[in-house]
Amino acid sequence: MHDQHSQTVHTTCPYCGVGCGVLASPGAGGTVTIQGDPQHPANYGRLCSKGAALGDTVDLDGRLLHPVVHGERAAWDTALETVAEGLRRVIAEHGPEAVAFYGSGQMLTEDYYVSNKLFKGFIGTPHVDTNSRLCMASTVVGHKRAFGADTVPGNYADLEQADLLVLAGSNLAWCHPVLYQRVKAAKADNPDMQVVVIDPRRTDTCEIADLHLPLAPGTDVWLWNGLLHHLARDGQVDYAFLEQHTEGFGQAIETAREGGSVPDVAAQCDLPEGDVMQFFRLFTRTEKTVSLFSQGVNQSSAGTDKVNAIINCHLLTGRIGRPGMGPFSITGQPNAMGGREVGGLANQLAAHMDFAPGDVDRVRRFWDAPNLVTGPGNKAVDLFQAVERGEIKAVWIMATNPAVSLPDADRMRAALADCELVVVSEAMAHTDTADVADVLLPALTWGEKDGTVTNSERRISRQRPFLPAPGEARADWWALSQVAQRLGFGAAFPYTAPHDIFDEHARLSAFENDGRRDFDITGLAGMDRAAYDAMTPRQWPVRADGADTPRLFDDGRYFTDSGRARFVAVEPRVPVNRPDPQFPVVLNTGRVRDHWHTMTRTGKAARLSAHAVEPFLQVHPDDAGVFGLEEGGLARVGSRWGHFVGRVVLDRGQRRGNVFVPMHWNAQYAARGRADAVVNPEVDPLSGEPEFKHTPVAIAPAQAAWYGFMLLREAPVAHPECAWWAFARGDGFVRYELAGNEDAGSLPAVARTLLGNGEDWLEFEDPARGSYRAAWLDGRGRLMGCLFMGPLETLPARTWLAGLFETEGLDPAERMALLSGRPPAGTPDTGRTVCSCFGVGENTIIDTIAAGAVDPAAVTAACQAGGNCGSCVPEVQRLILQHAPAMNRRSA
Ligand SMILES: Nc1nc2c(c(=O)[nH]1)N[C@H]1C(S)=C(S)[C@@H](COP(=O)(O)OP(=O)(O)OC[C@H]3O[C@@H](n4cnc5c(=O)[nH]c(N)nc54)[C@H](O)[C@@H]3O)O[C@H]1N2
Ligand SMILES: Nc1nc2c(c(=O)[nH]1)N[C@H]1C(S)=C(S)[C@@H](COP(=O)(O)OP(=O)(O)OC[C@H]3O[C@@H](n4cnc5c(=O)[nH]c(N)nc54)[C@H](O)[C@@H]3O)O[C@H]1N2
Ligand code: SF4
Ligand SMILES: [Mo]
Repeated sequence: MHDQHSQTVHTTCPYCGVGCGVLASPGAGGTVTIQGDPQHPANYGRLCSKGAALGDTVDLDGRLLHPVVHGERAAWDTALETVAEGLRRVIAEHGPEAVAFYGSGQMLTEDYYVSNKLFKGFIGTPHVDTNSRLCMASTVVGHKRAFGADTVPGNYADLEQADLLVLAGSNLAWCHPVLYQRVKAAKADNPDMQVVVIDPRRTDTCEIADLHLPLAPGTDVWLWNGLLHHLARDGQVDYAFLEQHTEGFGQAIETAREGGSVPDVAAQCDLPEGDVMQFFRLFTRTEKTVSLFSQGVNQSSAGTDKVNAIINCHLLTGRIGRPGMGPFSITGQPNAMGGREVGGLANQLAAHMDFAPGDVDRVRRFWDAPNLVTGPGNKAVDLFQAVERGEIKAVWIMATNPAVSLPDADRMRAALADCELVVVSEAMAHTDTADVADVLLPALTWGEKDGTVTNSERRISRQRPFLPAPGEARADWWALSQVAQRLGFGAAFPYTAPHDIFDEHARLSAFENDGRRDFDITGLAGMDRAAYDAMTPRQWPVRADGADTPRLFDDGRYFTDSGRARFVAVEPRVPVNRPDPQFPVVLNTGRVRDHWHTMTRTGKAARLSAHAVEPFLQVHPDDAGVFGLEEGGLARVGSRWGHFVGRVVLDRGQRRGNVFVPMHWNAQYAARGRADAVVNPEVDPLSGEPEFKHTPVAIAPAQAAWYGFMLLREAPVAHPECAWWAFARGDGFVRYELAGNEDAGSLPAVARTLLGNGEDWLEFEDPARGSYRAAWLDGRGRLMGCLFMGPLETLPARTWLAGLFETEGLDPAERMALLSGRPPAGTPDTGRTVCSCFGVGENTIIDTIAAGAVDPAAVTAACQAGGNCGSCVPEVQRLILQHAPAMNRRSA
């Protein structure tokens, strides 16, 4: 949909599952202006830091712009023929089960539909899985067990209408920021609203928490079982609902009772009894309760049981299918839900049908697919282990970077490198996965691609192109259809545009449905290109009457055979891999505020790269003492599977015995910064979802002979060769954090290898302190680069030096100060960036607080921080708590 008289395009954010509407207006020279879409029901005009910075990520720097076959540029025709020929050969020699497809919740529904149809229906391999296995698979199984279908009952408005919002294993403030802002606003309007956060760490989400339960990792089932027991004993049971609409209560409550009462639960979860009691009381007395859950629940070897333990409590109280209440799975990726709709997971078929004989027969007839698989295939971790064993010999990977994001990632990357045929459809020329591909197919990405995505509340929105296809990049559905044709399946893949595919998908959802399957978009079938282009956000099911469905289960009918919702008896169990004397600490992994996954997009934006500039580990200060770690030093996190090196950040919000490492860094951005090299490959036995939040590790200082950093006006062709480095883009410069060891030579010698011999630089060595500094200017007096090396305490802050790249020439005072790394007297050092929208540094905010700004609104008024997307407000609040004179403090 294009606005009249302007170039503005209504589209959808490519990041998280909130699914915000975006207005994109392309301008001159490839620039794009981005705004929140005030009409979109997910965000009503709001955007978070990542959404707001989308315009900074659409340049073509680093893009894959033509096919590559065995490292050489190739024509599309050659590349497609290589893929088809390779698949034919593998199938002829080893059968179709030697072929696999691995997709992503960042594919559009149309791309996803075609991939699933081609591989499951025509090539005939069941080994079709997606990164959603790493993400929501436990919820899918949990929903099916409880509801008979993978149904999200409620919607975002429920979160605003709730009087109690329980956030279980969710860092909403950072991972679903716009929804968090909506909740925060609702809480401001409804002072009775209570928020409980269940998370081993104290995250920024706790800013709005009335109660934070920092439970021992992996103990959620004990807690929710304890709650079920408490609710039953306290008489908080909806008997009518229980009798008419549920089954299995007896067994579930019996199992829950075995966990004991509050003191036992508190002991198991390592929580204060009073806090557990407070949570149970709040839940007991609050009818309008929403329990929102995310990866602290899903990514666990007991993930599915955690999901059902939560749902059980809602079934017992009948708090489901009505406004302001219900269990709510928040999805991660923009199209995690769309992937589930088309059947992208190995244990689904299509359109919310699985492998029941009736479903198989129905899909076979609809697709006219002779080779349709009749049972489930390997789930992600199994799938890549089968690649390692040589059982799977050809794999096509699309819109995901498994060499970074799978657990036991070093081993999985090696398995891919050894695989006979690895096809990667990518937007970027270099990723850890693309670098081990045999064939690279250039894909359109956000801003160029055209189709639909479904957000966490079942809302289907259009992603519309507003930029031309760059180079030879083509849509993923097109590449899939081309290969289908070359394999002789052309008649089933006649698509000319996304609306053709969407129509087929809608018709399959309608096919012999008769209300038996929740996923039904009959009312969206039959759209021509114009209608599809004009489509506004729609909330499924959209049945034949054409109406949206904001809520399911309001009639008390479920998709199980009996029509009743099922309680599931869940036996609590500890993670399989437990800490031991050799690996005494639990590694928890997850996200930072401003980066998205493997950074292929957010890593391009200077303003998103300033909040967290390098791979790090967060530890409790007392643990740092135990393990000899120093704030700002480097540490090694090692497990039985691999190791990671990052910067030590002390954080009282961590549980003792836990360490947190972000999942984002990869070989393109750091040496040894891949969290998943360390993560154990244990999975939930039902969902196959990996245990990303719980790996026993050892932590120790990473001995470095010197630390350092280098700021360069232009990115070098290759990353530096030294023991440890991390790369980040800044405004007009790039930044390397560095560390090296003894045997690399003297500091000036190392500097020469880092800088090359071409430059004529100013340098200063202080052998007594073991430090070395260099800087060089161009003919116009502009700073071109600087390098600082030495012990940690000799290194200056980076902010002032970084700012010098914005000026067109240094003044004499700046030049004099250059090698000291400190601003000439009188120039403030603004500090680490906190507010990425306005580029406001920590020191500026602290000064503002010292000058009397004692609540976030006053800080915003004084220095803008927090005034746009609001993502940094929790951090501003924390700075207020730390720096405002105690008497003056006020909260948000
Ligand atoms: N900024 C940003 N936002 C994103 C993404 C991103 O990359 N960056 N990715 C998107 C995607 S795909 C996803 S899936 C979502 C994920 O969104 P979230 O699930 O909110 O994010 P995570 O940081 O993975 O993990 C959530 C929390 O689970 C906690 N946790 C760990 N172990 C346990 C446990 O045993 N029990 C409980 N109750 N909690 C535990 C962690 O401490 C962590 O704070 O974010 C989406 N949004
Ligand atoms: N340790 C740890 N590991 C985790 C997690 C965790 O919490 N901890 N979380 C897991 C979760 S929830 C998720 S969702 C995964 C995410 O992990 P991944 O899916 O591996 O990460 P992304 O960086 O999102 O990868 C998407 C890739 O697709 C490319 N791309 C972008 N647009 C397009 C397009 O239109 N077409 C094509 N063909 N390619 C495109 C991008 O350049 C990028 O390389 O990580 C999982 N791994
Ligand atoms: S909350 Fe942020 S990342 Fe998520 S969809 Fe909205 S703008 Fe995009
Ligand atoms: Mo995810």
